[in-house]
Amino acid sequence: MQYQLIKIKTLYAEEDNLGGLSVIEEGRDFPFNIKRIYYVHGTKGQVIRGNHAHKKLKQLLFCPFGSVKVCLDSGTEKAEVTLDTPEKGLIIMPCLWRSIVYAEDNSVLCVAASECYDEDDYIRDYAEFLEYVSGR
Ligand code: T46
Repeated sequence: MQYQLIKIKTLYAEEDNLGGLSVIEEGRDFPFNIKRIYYVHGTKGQVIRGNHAHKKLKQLLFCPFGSVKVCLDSGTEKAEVTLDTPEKGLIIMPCLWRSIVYAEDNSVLCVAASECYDEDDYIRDYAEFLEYVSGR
């Protein structure tokens, strides 16, 4: 299945209370150029979003606050990845059905995407998704 969990480089300050700084660089940490950044925030715990696939879009997901569970489905295989620290990133390649469980109140999901928003790239019906991937 075409996804990859990556470790995001994070530097922690030596002094207490100064926290950490996490950094992701195009051309080094993931295999596409970024055309768009968006983030989902303010959700209640256990809310489920997503429930769609993309035909061409590649994305890097990370969760700087809270915890999200990303459920992936290729049509033949399933996988689950939990993003619960700012140090985890998830690269998702095209043609994977995804559902995202926002596990805690106010979890934030940030996404760096390879393309600008295009509703025609979405497959929002699961039966249509299965037909699409079986015909590839
Ligand atoms: C994904 C998961 C992780 C826009 O107008 N521009 C945008 O860039 C985006 C991402 C969405 N929208 C509109 C489309 C809908 O009317 O915002 C509304 C909510 O989008 P959606 O229901 O697709 O949101 P999620 O959280 O289900 O899915 C989003 C992304 O759409 C999707 O690509 O992989 O986050």
